Formats: sequence, C-alpha cells, structure tokens
Amino acid sequence: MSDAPRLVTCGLPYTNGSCHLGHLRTYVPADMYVRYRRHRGEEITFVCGSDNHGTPIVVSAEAEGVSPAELSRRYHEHFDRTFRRMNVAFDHFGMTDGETNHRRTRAIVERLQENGHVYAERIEQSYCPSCRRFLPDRYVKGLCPHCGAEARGDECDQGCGKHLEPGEIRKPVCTVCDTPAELREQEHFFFRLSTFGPFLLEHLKHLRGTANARNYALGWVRDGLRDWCITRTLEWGVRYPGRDDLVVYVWVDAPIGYIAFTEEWAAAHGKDWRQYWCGGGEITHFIGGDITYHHCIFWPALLKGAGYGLPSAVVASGMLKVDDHKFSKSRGYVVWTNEDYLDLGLPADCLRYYLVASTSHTRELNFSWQAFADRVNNELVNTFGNFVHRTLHFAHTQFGGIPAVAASAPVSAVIEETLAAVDEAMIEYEFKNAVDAVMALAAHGNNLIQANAPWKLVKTDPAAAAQVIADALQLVKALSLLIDPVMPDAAQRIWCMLGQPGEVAGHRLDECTTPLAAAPLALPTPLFARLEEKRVTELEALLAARVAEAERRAACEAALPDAPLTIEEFGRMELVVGRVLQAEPIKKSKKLLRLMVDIGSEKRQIVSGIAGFYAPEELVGRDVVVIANLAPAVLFGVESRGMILAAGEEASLLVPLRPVEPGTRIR
Ligand code: B3M
Ligand code: ZN
Repeated sequence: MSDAPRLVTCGLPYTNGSCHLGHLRTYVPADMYVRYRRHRGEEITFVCGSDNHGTPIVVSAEAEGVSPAELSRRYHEHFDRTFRRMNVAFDHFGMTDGETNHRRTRAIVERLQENGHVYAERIEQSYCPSCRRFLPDRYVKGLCPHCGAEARGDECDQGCGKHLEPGEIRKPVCTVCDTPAELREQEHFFFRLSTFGPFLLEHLKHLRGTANARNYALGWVRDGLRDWCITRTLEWGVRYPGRDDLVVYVWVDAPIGYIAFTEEWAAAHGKDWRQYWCGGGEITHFIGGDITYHHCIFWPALLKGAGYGLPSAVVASGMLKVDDHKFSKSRGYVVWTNEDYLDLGLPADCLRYYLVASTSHTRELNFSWQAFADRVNNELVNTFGNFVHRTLHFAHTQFGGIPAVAASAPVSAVIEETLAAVDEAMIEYEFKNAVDAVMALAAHGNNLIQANAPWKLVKTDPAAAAQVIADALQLVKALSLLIDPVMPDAAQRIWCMLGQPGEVAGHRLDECTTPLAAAPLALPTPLFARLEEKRVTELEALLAARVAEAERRAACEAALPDAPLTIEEFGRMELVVGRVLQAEPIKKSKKLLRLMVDIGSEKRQIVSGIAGFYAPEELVGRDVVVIANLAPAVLFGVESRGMILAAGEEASLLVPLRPVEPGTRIR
C-alpha cells in the first residue's frame, strides 16, 4: 500500500428517510476497512455526509409540509446519530447543502465550462399542465424507454436500472397529481460525457475495488455514452452559475460533496485538502452497487474534465433482501436501524458482525432474524465469546493474572497465518473471508483448551498448564486486535479484561504476537448474550406486522381510486364506540400504548401509536372510535385486535359528541 494521503468515503444518504440495514451494508464494511488499515499503521481520513438536494428530498418535504432545508437538517442529525450508535466513525459528516459544497460545486461547473465540456441546448421536458411546472426526476413517472418497465424520473429502478435523461421517460405522468404530462421546450446544460469514452476505458483499467463496479462500468462505456443533462428546473439545490431558474442536477453536487467534506475536515485539522483531490491521493469510494454508474462513469469524467485527481478504488456492495423479499419500505420489508434494532437494546457489534460475516461484500445478503440469531449464538456466543471467557476465567482462578510464560512457537505461527489470511482478504475487499479467518482462530483456541484440558493438567503438571494458558491468552490478545475493526466494543472489553494498556484501537496488528503486558486478571464477564428463541419470535412478529400493515394499506389504495365506496363496502367495516378501560406504555417502545377497550360485546386489547400524544391516564374512561374487524397484528410482542381512529399528525382522537354505550355501531 502506497504512502499517498488516503481518503475513504461512503455514499451519501439522502435526507428523506431513516437509516435501515440496506444503508448499513455499505457503511459497516467501510468503517471496518478504515479501522483495519489504521491497525496496519496507515493514516486514513474517513468522510461522509448527507445528500440534501434533488427531487427525492423536495418531493418528501412537500408531502410532509416542511421545507427541504428543515427535512434535511432533521434527517442529517438522524444519520449522524445513528452512525455514531453503530460505531461507524467518520472523521467528518457534512451536508451537501453546506456553504463549502455550494462553493466547490459552482467552481467545478465553471471550470467545466471554461474547459469546453458544457453546452446549452433546448430540450423537450415533461411538464404538468395541472401543477403548472416542469417535472424533473422524481416528479415524473412512466415507462422506461430502454426496457419498458415502470420507471421514475431519472432512473429505471424496477427494470434495467439505467439512468434516464430528462424527457426520455415514455408516457410521463406527474407523481404529485397523476395528470399525464406534456412535453415543453426549455434550455438546459449538457456535459459532453460522450467524449470521455477513451479516457474512461483507460481509467477503469486501473481502477481498484470490487470487480462488479469495474465490469459494469466497462460494459456501459463499450455500449456508448451520451451527453448528460446537468441542470434541473428546481428551487432547491446549488444554483447553476449565471442562471436563476436552474439548479445543478443532484448527481453533480452530491459526489462533489466528497471534496467539500474533505475541505471542511482539512480546514478543521490544519491539513490541505488538495493533497487528496488534486492528484497523488488515494481515494476509495464505498457505495451501494445501484449507484455504480454515477461513481464509475459520471464522477471520474467530471473530475477529469475539471482537472482534479481521480478515485483509486470503488467498492460496491450487493443489495439487501429481507426474508427473501426485495427490500421495500412501502411493502414493509425493511429493518430500521434504530426502531427495530438499537432501540430494542441489541448491540451494534452483533449487527456489524452479521452484516460482514453473512456473505461476500458484492453478493446479495438475505437478512432474516433467524439467520442473525444463528450467527450470534453459534459464532459469537459459542465460539468466540466462549473461548475468550474460559481462557480469562481459568487464568484468573488459577493464576490470578497473566503467567510469565511466552507463547509457544506453534501458537505464534497460527496467529501469523491468520494475519496473512486477513490481510489478503482485506486487500481483495473480501470482508467475509477476513472475519471467517478470525473466527477460525477462536475455534483453534477452543480446540487448544479442549485438547489440553488445563483444569486437569494444572493438578499434575502446573508448568504445562501455565503454557497452555499463556498460549490461550496470546490468542485472546490477537483476537481482540483482529476483531476490533468489526466489533470495536467487544474488542475494547477484551483488551480491558486482559489488563492491557490504552485502547486496543491505538495498537497495531503487529502486536498480535508480541507478549502480553503483565497484568492481574479480574473475573471476566461474558462478551455476548445469547438471542433466545422467544426473542427471535418477537422480532419476527414485528416484521410480519409491518408487512401485514403495508399489505393492508396497499389493498386500500388499490381499491380506492377507481370506484367510489359502496354502502355495502362501508358496512363491512365494523366501526364501533369503545370505552378505554386501561392504558399503559409498552416496554421499549416510545410510540405505542397498550389499551384495553370495552367494545360492548367484549373487552379488546388494542395497541395504538399514540404514546407521544397522550399520557395513559388521560385516556382511561374516554370513549373512542374503534375498527373492530381489523386483522390482528403483533406489535412489540403484544397482540393488537383493532384500531383506534385519530386524525392528523398529532393523532387527535375521534370521540362521540354525545354519550353512547360502548359497542354502539357507527353508521
Ligand atoms: N444520495 C443515495 C443513493 O442513491 C445517494 C448517494 C449519493 S453518493 C454521492 O443511494
Ligand atoms: Zn429500464
């Protein structure tokens, strides 16, 4: 590995939704990679930030009735906090709407113009006659001109995955009001991407990273490149230099964020960002595989055209499935990082391990709670945790500290082999192979203890027992250092239990085989907790409830638009007055209350998401409106049979104006 200043970046999350496991599939391995290389003694800067511009943000903000700036600020803080909770430790986490990025983007666009890479052209673009506006990107949906699949604005996300240029989508319809769009002429600016083919072929030949990124990109270049429209008719974004009515396309200013965030970090640390970005730097981008085109085609061409240095590597992660279904927020196949994991008290370490250990980085990862539990229980608890614990426990009880015996040659050799295997895996971005090698070392430790039975040996040959324990402790030290990139919390706990000085993160991997510092050993505490079957069932139920809820919503939406509701259909809905008998919070949920409601014929348990708006005691005795024949669902392990009706963001409860008996039907 070279001595060039090293920068690692991660794809920038859009500030229009919460962090989920699909995001983490990119961020966790990137963080692991950075920590690993630091353990190898390399200096690395790790930057990221939030992507605040473009129609994804504007459309979401409009739907919520807030400004794009406010939405961005909120989700920016959300991602920042979530990454910290997951121990994804960026040196800087900026915002693309920040001043630095606005400035850097304008400077780059001006440079592209000066260098003759940009031209203006009048093009036909989708326009909504009802909303009276142009429909950039996600404001328009229709059919992909390449494969015919349903597509949205700038991307064929359900079909061939191709980037779509403005005006290209067939049968365009406005996403806001569903009116078929017209085509209208407007002047836009184009980047001469078509002239960058030869440059890109050469660049991609030397690009390191995962083969999937390189190979896809080579294919696209060989298929031929078209010029790229880099402006949009929007208010929100980086103003196009010299034009009040246009902003630059989000896929121009988002990657430029990588430079801006480096500048912000450098300014705060007395460094020079140019060392990274003006040639000579080693830049590694970690991205989701679905944005390969942007990072391997648009981005290097922009950099080249503006006279900047180029990325050295692009590492593209495979997609995430949930329970064998394509990841989908709208269909409920999603696992939220906070709500479904961290907030339930599950450790960041276990999820980090699972995400890396499940499959090769470039493959599809199929998440399931059962598979997660199996890995935690078999690998982390039974193999890794067990070996560390029994070694520390025996050393504590028999020796009260680290025996003054050097590790034996065979054990040092096994550690060296593991180091070599991990190194090779990391160079190839095969993160799974790296953690597998570390787990194999833990399994080797268990075998060593099993085969030598030091608890027997200590009675007949104490010196031999001390040797076994010295060997096992050396393995534990090596495991702490080696697993730190993946499970920093567990690694630090081992380091402390071993009585070693400072933080494990500050030590190099070379120290895996150096003798342990002499230290007394206290009684160890277990590293990982088993995930019991009951807990797994609860977690599965939570996901199932979300899917069921999404299906119900989709069914309602599908039934809605065409035919008006008939009186029979309305009659099928059992709406009754219910009286709240009890109300109490649900453990570990900030949003949910468990209610017992008298609906005349029976008492119903109903889980309601109103905890943020009502104290349980103010609900008791109140009459509310209940849908009594809703399919049951389990939320946080609590069965809910019915739903309470409420209006608006603040969940104003619907109540009868005059007193009626519980169970009174609403018609
Ligand atoms: N904000 C998120 C995505 O499309 C997008 C990444 C920008 S990276 C410069 O996955
Ligand atoms: Zn397509």
